[in-house]
Amino acid sequence: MTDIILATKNQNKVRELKRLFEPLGIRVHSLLEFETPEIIEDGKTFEENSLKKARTIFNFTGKPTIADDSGLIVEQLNGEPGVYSARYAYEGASDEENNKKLLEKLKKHPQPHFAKFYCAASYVDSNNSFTVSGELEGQIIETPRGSNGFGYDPLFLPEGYNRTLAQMTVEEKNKISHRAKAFAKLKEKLIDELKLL
Ligand code: ITT
Repeated sequence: MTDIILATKNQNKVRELKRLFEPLGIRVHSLLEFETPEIIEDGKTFEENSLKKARTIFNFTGKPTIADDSGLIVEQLNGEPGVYSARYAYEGASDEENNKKLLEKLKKHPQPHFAKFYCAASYVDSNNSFTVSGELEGQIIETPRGSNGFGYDPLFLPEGYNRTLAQMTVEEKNKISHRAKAFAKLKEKLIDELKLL
């Protein structure tokens, strides 16, 4: 295998996957490079959505494809925002609007607000199809801190740290993140079990 498509337009994800796969001599392409059909993320689980993205883009390009779907799961909110993380306030909402809605909802709950980031990552080619996952546990704080990262990072304090994900460098976040863990598992599976790399 020399080329992999990552089914996303999110630059953060592309950079992360390139760092893992390019040392193995594999070129990572993303949906920023070509026109593809729009994918509606209407699954009830992260797994369903990530597999749908990977399968759709594999069917379209014929090249081995990786996709992921990720989000925040808050215990006191029965798992919200979950698969709706990107559009929690409304379809097309900004990160700030989603963060504001999250804090509004948490107002009636006492601290600590335990939460985790979850990522499902899928791989599809003509013979194989599988999904793995990664998690990062922590809690939601009531005042945003830091300006790095994206999404809910300014409100998320990983367990064992006194800085939010938005106060960490990309390198620090990539050592502990849900997505980094899922991508690392996916890579191991391609190497050890499927002998594809
Ligand atoms: P693609 O679907 O194109 O891959 P996306 O940015 O929409 O890109 P997801 O559907 O996987 O990515 O992410 C859903 C939302 O979950 C995202 O918009 C954030 O609000 C939140 N999220 C996921 N990972 C996060 C992280 O590492 N830090 C902060 N928020 C995150």
